[in-house]
Amino acid sequence: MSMIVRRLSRAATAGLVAAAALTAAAHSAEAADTLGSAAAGQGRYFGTAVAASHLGESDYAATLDREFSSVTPENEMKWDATEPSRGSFTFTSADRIVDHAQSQGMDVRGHTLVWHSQLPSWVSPLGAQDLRTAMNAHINGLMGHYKGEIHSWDVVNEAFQDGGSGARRSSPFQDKLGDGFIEEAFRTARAADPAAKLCYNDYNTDGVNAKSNAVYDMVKDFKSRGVPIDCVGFQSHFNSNSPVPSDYRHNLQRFADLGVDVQITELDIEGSGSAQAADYTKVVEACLAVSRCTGMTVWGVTDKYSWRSGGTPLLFDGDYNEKPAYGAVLSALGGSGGPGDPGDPGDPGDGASCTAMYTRTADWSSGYNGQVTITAGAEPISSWTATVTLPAQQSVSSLWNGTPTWSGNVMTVRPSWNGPLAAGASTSFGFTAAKNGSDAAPTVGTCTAS
Ligand code: G2I
Repeated sequence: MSMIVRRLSRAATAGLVAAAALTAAAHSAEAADTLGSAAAGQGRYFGTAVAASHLGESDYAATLDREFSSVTPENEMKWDATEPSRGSFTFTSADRIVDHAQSQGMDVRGHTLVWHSQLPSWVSPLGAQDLRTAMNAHINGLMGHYKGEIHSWDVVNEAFQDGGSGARRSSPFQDKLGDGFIEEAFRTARAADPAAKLCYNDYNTDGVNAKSNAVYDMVKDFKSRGVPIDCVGFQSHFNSNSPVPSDYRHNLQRFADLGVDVQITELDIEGSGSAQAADYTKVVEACLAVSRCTGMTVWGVTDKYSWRSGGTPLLFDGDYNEKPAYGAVLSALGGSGGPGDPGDPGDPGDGASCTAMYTRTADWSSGYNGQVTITAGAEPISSWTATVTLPAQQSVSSLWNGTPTWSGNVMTVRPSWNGPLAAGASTSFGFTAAKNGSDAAPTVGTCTAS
């Protein structure tokens, strides 16, 4: 089944999903003082890693749905989970997360396509040519399934060695395909989903050091040769042995200056109380100081399910209480305690508005491409919804940079990755329609924002 068919058919059966999305939009318009809405006020997303197995826990889901605007499947999109035997893909757990996120109007980060860890056992024994084929098929399988639904993909993860050498890490890909495997993965990824931002993601690259220098040199080389790369992910797993570096902001900025976005992708900081809160503040302030730092993701909702649970590194404790670090992050984002106090007329969400404008961008005898540009009003918005009514004969075969649900010939479109907009900023979604005998233009209804 093609991706488009999957999206549209899922949307067609998703009355419940649409209802949930409306509830979520209404909810977030009232509650501006959450991590996601405060970050949206800064034109950023605020995400978390999510495990499909916890979505049935009501406190987990309630905290997730209330606070976050983006999710990263913690393990469910990894190679061992999605292609356990060659050529047979399983998306059940990852789909649960993506469906949940979309029903709540959240964006999704894809993690991760090519990584030395969590590889199924069939990959390592392959010879070079076979491994290259398998790597590209894996990228195409994942990105094809989620085409148009993922705002950023970690295309290659952790390909550099730790320590002082700046060398590549030994892995089946590195050892058999050589340095060129990373570039090949990015080229394959660009072709598979041209709308997704393509990231290189790593840890211990948060400050300036031999490892981050090596990644920097690679990104610089990619940009100079036109290898498609859009973003660099800084995992940002911190503790007393690996504290928030004093040159964190400077390091993010130097990557941004190469012409890529930067994202904080797996943030957690072991500790507690005000010391942990202060460290979180440093990280958020660093991201906000770099205009190309487009968002932050913490590596889990609650301390009790963290990969480092003993270090209590997250924003909510095991009972889903907000920790001091939570208040510090919210305040640094301009939420409660800062300019975004409840009732402040300047709060993001309070006066949220948007406009939608339609243009036909391509035309041929049997069809056309339409584009709808969404522009935020005088306040930043965290999400938007636009309706497009098609002439009865026409049908839409594909849609990009948006997530449609259908009612008859009325298409309601919500963001796929492009929900948050700064005041006055624009994004657009596009679609291909078959005319089926009618060349009339569709009608775009009101745009609503939260
Ligand atoms: O190690 C922390 C992160 C470092 N960067 C890449 C991330 O993908 C990585 O995430 C962690 C997950 O948080 C863990 O949940 O990756 C680990 C594996 O490398 C994940 O742990 C694994 C356990 O090792 C497995 O035993 C378990 O079956 O989680 C699996 C699923 O629960």
